Amino acid sequence: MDIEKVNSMGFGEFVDVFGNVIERCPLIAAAVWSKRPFSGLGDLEKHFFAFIDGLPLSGQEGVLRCHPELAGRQPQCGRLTAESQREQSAAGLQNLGAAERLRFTELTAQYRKRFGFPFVLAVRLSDPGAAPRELARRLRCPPAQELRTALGEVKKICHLRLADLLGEQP
Ligand code: 2AL
Repeated sequence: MDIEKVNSMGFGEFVDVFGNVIERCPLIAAAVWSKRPFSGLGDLEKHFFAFIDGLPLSGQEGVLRCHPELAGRQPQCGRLTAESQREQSAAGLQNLGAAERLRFTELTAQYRKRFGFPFVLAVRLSDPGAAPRELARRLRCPPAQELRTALGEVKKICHLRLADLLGEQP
């Protein structure tokens, strides 16, 4: 899909197509539609990022809380969005052995308890096996720094999803 097609979209179509580029946050696509026309992928994503940056702390934490746990129970319950399912299976997280999964789940629970939101990582950009190491490292970071890191990962996921939709190289 090219940018002219994006610019020609009515509100409903735009939200249907871009509503999940920020996981389970269609409100952000609804707001970004007002900023059209867009000159290209970089311009489009700039508006998604600016919306997130402009949120109060509670809103930024809310965006993070809309993300599923990595390798969590949702895949087994069938509640992952299609995008998240694809990303997590490409990263091999759904194939963790029982002991690795247990350890990873323990660490994600510690992370959520410490920071109040789930661990978010753009898994398509990380090496296979890197997620557990990254989780252990970030668990020790100061909360304000970790919030910034996690929102940076949300933006990377958004960039990859937008590039997929526009048929561009990320
Ligand atoms: C995700 C997800 O759904 N896709 C991805 O790359 N990371 N979730 C997460 N908690 O990090």
